[in-house]
Amino acid sequence: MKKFKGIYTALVTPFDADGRIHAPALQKLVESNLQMGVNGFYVAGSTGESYLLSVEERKYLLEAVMEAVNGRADVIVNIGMFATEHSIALARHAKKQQVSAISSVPPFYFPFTMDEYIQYYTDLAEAAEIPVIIYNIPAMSSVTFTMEDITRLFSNDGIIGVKHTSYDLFQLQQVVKQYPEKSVFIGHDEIYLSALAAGAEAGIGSTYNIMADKFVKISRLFGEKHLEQALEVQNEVNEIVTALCNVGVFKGIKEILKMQGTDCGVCRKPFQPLKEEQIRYLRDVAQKNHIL
Ligand code: MN9
Repeated sequence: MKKFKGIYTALVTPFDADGRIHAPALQKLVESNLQMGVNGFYVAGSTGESYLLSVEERKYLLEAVMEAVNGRADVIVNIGMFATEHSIALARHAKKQQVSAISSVPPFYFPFTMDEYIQYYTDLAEAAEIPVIIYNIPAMSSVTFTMEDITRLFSNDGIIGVKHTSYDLFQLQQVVKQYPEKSVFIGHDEIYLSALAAGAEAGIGSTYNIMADKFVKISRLFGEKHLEQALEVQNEVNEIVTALCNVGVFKGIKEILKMQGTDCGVCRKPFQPLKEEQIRYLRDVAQKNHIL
């Protein structure tokens, strides 16, 4: 079983002026992230506006990413849908694309029982025949996996890890400690260094799109035990994350990407474009923290 380590950018989905997926911008984004030293990409997650894309677009997006990456890094894709059979269809498409692993948000909207969620992941692992990573994101999915639930899920060898997008560092530490063979990704960029201290060895993040080099640096400094310097970089990151949270994370990331020269358009409606004063505020924070 492969253990994933390092920095995985949760790619934004670039749109052109007509709102269609823009492959040239995607190529540029992939190149800039590879140059910053990332180990892979996470496609069609929250950052990728997956739940604002059609199924056809989700397939096309993955194909465009595979082409842009061209074997130079790992690709993990969120294939989560609402019905198991629909997720399995996307998982099979992903397998054909030769992704490194698939990932899934638990089906949301309807409150299913924990048995149903666990069966969902079991069905996925069996049908897809490709490593599965749980996408644990209680704030968006409203599903909270306890340690006991994770134990049940991880008893399946096909389920190889978890993307932990939660501020619960205690649970993260427990998962890492009890399952050293599984891949644990921290999904909140603002606690990246804290997660390394808790034992995590991988991260998937939205803000990596605009500053993956800072996370690569934190990881290196942590490895060298230069903790004060690592915290300085994390503090810079967190000023930027704070500003992004104030204006809307994904909208803000796309705006900063534009400032950096990679125009990925704006987030799809019902998201609204940022106002001029929000853009000025973002530019100031980005300049102050050296990402422009
Ligand atoms: O991919 C992202 N998760 C979500 C991970 O957006 C839900 C994070 O990178 C956050 O955007 C970031 C800000 O909270 O940590």
